[in-house]
Amino acid sequence: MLTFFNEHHGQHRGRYEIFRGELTPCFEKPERADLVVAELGRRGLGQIVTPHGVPLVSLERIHTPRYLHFLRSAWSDWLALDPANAGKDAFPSVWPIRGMRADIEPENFTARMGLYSMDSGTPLTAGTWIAAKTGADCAVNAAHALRLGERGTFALTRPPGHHAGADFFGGYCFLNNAALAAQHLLDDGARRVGILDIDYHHGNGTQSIFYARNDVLCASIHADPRAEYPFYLGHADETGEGAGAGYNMNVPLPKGASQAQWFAALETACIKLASYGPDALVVSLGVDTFAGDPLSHFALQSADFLRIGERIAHLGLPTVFVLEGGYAVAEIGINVVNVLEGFETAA
Ligand code: SP5
Ligand code: ZN
Repeated sequence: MLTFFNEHHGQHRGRYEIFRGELTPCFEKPERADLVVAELGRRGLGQIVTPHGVPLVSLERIHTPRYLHFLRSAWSDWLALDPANAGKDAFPSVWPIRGMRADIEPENFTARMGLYSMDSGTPLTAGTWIAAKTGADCAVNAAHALRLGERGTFALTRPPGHHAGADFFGGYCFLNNAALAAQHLLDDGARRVGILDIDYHHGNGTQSIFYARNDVLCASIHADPRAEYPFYLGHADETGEGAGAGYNMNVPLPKGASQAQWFAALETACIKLASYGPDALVVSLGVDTFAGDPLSHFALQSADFLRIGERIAHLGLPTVFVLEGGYAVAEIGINVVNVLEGFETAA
């Protein structure tokens, strides 16, 4: 499988995240992508290539210019507050909640951080922009490669993307790689694109980007947001709005759901996607559904990831896989590559 690898990903290296009032080591760390690369090499699963840089207008197909401008200059703005900030990650601490103004961009840096974010769990670092931008390059290149006849491609990126919306970051995500891939497929001539999000967490950013559209159908299997991040989106009654009514499907599962429950949900999502008749598929591939994941509470075993890849292959669609979460670092390579191998074997 042709893999696009973001070699600048390692420049996004959070020093810490905030958890229950303490600074704790980041779960989302560079080793994650490096171990997936190593496992791809070990199994000989195809070529790993560097993406071409895409123009910023490609990112503007999904993200607002105002947000992209903020993200690109955030680190230098942070340093401008105090040169000593070079030794610290930047975090938001104030947000425009209901009833406040989000239409006027404040001058204050922390206030802008809050305007463009959904949580305080996502460190912004010196290398965040370059890592996120080259990650987006991977996603767009992986989508484009389908036009050149590839059956399946893989955007091996970090930071992940599915929590990022048109104009906000959060959940370790800055640019929505899956949404950028889907949009690129449409811009390349696809009439309809399906997105299957199998990360443990609901892909709130992806859902919100496409919620009123019928040219992209989003189907997501995730832990019930009543109990798990991102908490405020991902319920079963969110089925789309306006022209997008009927084109969003959420299959929330209880925290602690069994393997059988998870695979039944996969079947439900695949049937919905197949009935939509898409020309191509984007998979938000999080492997934090693994039983050993330190953040999550599903029960999948490494061998299950082979079955996931096989089931996706049976949809018979040109498919772009985009890496999302997965924090059991020792097993992340095996679990991710199992999905890809299952797909390749069955495709
Ligand atoms: C892409 C992705 O998977 N993002 C996940 C973001 C989750 N953010 C919330 C982290 C909460 C930390 N909980 C620590 C529990 C340790 N037992
Ligand atoms: Zn996740």
